[in-house]
Amino acid sequence: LTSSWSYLEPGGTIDWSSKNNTCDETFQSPIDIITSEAIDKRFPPFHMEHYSTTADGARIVNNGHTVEVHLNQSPAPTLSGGGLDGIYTAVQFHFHWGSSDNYGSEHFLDGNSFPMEMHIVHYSQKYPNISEALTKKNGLAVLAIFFEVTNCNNTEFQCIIKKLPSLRNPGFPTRVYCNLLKLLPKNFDDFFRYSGSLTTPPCSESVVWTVYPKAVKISSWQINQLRTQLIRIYDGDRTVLVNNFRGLQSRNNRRIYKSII
Ligand code: SG7
Ligand code: ZN
Repeated sequence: LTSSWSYLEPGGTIDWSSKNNTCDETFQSPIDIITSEAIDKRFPPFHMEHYSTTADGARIVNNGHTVEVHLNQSPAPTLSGGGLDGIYTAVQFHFHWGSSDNYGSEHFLDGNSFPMEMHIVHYSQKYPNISEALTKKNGLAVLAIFFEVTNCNNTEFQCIIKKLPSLRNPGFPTRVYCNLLKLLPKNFDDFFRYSGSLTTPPCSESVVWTVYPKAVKISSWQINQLRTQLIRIYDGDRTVLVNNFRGLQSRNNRRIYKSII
């Protein structure tokens, strides 16, 4: 499995802009969300459909950058409300994590990072597919969920952990059964909202970001499974897949909204 970019490039994720011009632009993600600077705005509640159905067509894969679950099931899970324009189809979800509990998330909250962040990627039904949607403003909607580490296993997260032994090498997708709704924080109508980009090349500025302030708990055993069981290959070297997060980007006068019901 080859890729044109890596978290291991000598200049780190900053080097991405030398090959992808968009990664240098002004509405990039992730950012540090400063609660006191966010504008209060009451968005309508989210509406999620088919998020909890057992994902019959779903496949999990180590893509060399993250562990990713593709939701090929029908009916497809969809997202609407929450201030989004129209209906968005969920395509996949994936994770970003660190090598210790002190870092790993992409977004920050008031200067603090979390050990892990999950992204659920959706594209607008206005467009025929995700590749076209990612070239359009608001073409994508990503839900970002922070994780924090405790002593208790998160039973909903076991669907991912159970599959890790078969995901050691990049490639080789396998079936997976997760309940997406139960992986979300309990109150998913409290969130931050801003316009940004994909956090990996091509860094397209097409994403409506929803960031939940309330972290979901997983155990330190579970996050350590993620930190030790997956391999990535860069420049011929095989290393464990950790620290797959992009550095913070400038806010550049963008408005950050806070929707607290
Ligand atoms: C991960 O993050 C992958 C990518 C994803 C990218 O590396 O999950 O997904 C695929 C299919 O390669 O890119 C277009 C897309 O979803 C960036 O997504 S993110 O901004 O949510 N981190
Ligand atoms: Zn992501």
